Amino acid sequence: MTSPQAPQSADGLLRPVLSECWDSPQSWTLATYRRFGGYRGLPKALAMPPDDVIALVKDSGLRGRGGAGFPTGMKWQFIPQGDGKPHYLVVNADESEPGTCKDMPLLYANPLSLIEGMAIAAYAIRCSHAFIYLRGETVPVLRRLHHAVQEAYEAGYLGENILGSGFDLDITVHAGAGAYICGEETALLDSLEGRRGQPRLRPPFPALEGLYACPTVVNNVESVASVPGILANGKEWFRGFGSEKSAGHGLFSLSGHVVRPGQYEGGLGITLRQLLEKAGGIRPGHRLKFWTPGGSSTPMLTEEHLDAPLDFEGMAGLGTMLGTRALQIFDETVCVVRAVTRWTEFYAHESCGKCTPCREGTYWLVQLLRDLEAGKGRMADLEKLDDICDNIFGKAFCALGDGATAPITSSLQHFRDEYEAHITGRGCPFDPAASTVWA
Ligand code: L3W
Repeated sequence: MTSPQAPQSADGLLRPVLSECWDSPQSWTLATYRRFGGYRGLPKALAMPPDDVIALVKDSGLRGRGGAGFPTGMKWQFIPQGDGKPHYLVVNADESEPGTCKDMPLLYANPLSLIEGMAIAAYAIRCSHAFIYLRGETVPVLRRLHHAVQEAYEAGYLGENILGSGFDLDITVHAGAGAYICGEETALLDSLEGRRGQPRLRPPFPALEGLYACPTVVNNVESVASVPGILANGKEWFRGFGSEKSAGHGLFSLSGHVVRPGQYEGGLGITLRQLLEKAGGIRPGHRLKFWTPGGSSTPMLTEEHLDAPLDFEGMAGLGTMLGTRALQIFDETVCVVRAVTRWTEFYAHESCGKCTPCREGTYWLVQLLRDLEAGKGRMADLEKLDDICDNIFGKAFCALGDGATAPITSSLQHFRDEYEAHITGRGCPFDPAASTVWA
């Protein structure tokens, strides 16, 4: 969690920090959190001027852990000061990108790292009321969060005059109703205000006009939970993990055809090969075919990218994104057309309908893909897929549209022959029973 040992483990980049206490009994309680070094950061922050806290987080190199990698300290710095308006901190805990499963385990096992981080962030941006927008289906996580907030109030870490500093903070936990679009920051704000969650036009960014049209920071769970460690141990400690432009530790979620799926924590810049070594490799007798670096919205990669550094630059250099470090692993038994069809059905279902390229485009993509998968496609359909993606990418109202095109364009790039085999062979050449993922 926040222990001050040297960051590098014996075997290199892997070392649990936020996940250090996960296997301890009652890991979610304040007593355990303190035992693992919790609540050493907040008193340090409260003894500093708020702008110095922002500068420290900026210098630490922490970048948003929700997908886009925007520098966290810079985002805090955008909040205008002396504007006479209330400022808000909103934590995006609406985790729902396909394959992404890091924020919910973090909140379930170690919710106080977020609560402490929120107090530090709120102090830095001069906010006295913060919100957690949680994916509503995760009722056990909701219960843990309520428990953690209550414990923090009782111990004087929330409420009025926190630790005698004169700083006040209330936290409201809000459970959303399960729409992927509400993970988009402006749709989330609309939903939190009681409206139907649909993205707003940006600019203005939430930093200037967010919740109730007031300056608002929207941060991902893991970003905020990483802050106490930076305050407690310093920016150099944090920079000791990760690579030069992608500092710090991160949770990597491995799922699919891997022997030991789960969350693995380490410095950004680790490779999939290193992670697979820890995770027992691909299931016996099989080999890696394709994988996503950060959920299905990030263009897929193949076996030849096993040694690419999993950091923001490394992934951008390959034309993809680090995203949420949701590493979905598929072996050679999986039909890529089938996988892409399933993902596209998800996007079509979750499209909010506000803009035409996404609403109509995802619908037509699904029709084409279903035909291709069933062996009823034609070669011209591959051009149509490309064309529709081209008409969505960069033209939709929010990132959902861009994300929906990622599996299609990247699979056409790497596995065009497999699409063609569905057309020439008039059916899927794969045995669905051979794969345990897409049954
Ligand atoms: C003030 C400016 N603020 C940017 C802020 C902006 C936002 C952050 C990043 O999409 C991606 C998406 C998913 N003044 C600003 C400014 N900001 N310029 O910085 O902004 P942006 O637009 O780069 O990203 P985004 O629209 O927030 C996020 C991808 O991440 N993704 C992750 C999905 C994850 C989940 C989940 O389950 N947790 O849904 C995966 O790849 O596709 O491209 O705060 O306001 N001038």
